[in-house]
Amino acid sequence: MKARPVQSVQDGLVRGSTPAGCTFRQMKSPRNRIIINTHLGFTLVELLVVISIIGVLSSIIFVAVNSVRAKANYAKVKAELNQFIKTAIITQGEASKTLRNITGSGCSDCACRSRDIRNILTSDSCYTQWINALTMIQNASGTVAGLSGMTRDPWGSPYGLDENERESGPPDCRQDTIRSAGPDGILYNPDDLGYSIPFSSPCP
Ligand SMILES: [Ca+2]
Ligand SMILES: [Ca+2]
Repeated sequence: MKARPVQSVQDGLVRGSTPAGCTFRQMKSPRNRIIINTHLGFTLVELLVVISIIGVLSSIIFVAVNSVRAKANYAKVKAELNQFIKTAIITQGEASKTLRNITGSGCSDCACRSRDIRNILTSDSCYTQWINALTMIQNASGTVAGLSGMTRDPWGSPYGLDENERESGPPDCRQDTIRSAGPDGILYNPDDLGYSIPFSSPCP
């Protein structure tokens, strides 16, 4: 008859299990217990890596969203300025006047220059002079509409109109210009979007 092997306490009593499904060896071995605990949580290094990845992804998404928004804003400005120019052409033809004679100003945007005009007060001369020019042009255009939403560009700045045609007399053949100050809210720098307005009549 073969003798049964004697199991020691150190051997961890391999047979049997706890209600949670762990073997006696897992419950009683300090080394295995450490491994189990490590897999249930995060180390500080792992947390820092995850936070760094989230930060990088957030930056990428933020840049992408801003880029899409900027393109949409420029597209809106382009559409509004094109509508303004169409209206100005019709207005000049119907009134047989230059824009300078219609608005009564040779520089409606002079009060807007060399400063940030985003979200300026409606009492500011930059804003009131633009609204005056817009109103005069709309009124002179008769039935032409579509400029009522142009009080400010998408960044909150009034549009800049500079009336130039024949401003200094009949030989003055500089074109009128209309522009948005762009994202930075300052007129006449590289992020502007602007156009020249065709002459009211042929200029020699
Ligand atoms: Ca001018
Ligand atoms: Ca600008």
